[in-house]
Amino acid sequence: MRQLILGFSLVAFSYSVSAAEHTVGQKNKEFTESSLTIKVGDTVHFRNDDSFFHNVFSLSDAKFFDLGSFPQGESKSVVFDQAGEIEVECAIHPTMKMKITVE
Ligand SMILES: [Cu+2]
Repeated sequence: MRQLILGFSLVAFSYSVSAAEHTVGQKNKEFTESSLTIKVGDTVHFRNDDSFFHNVFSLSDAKFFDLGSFPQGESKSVVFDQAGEIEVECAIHPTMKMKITVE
């Protein structure tokens, strides 16, 4: 039992050390990255760099979310905890799309 707990805490430790942070802007009605490859456990910050509202959402199985609408200068974050391909969109501007690959 003690070995099990020790092993688990080691896994949790290496997981938190390897997790990275990424930032994707929303500028001129486009995501600043058209595609992004990250690792399981990484965080992506979506930041609105335009003077009007943007939204961020995904209907993908690997990560389903809706961050709502937010104004210039604000950012919202998502932790990607499952491997897969995620299509990220803006509900306000249907042409805004990007792809995140979680490995
Ligand atoms: Cu938008």
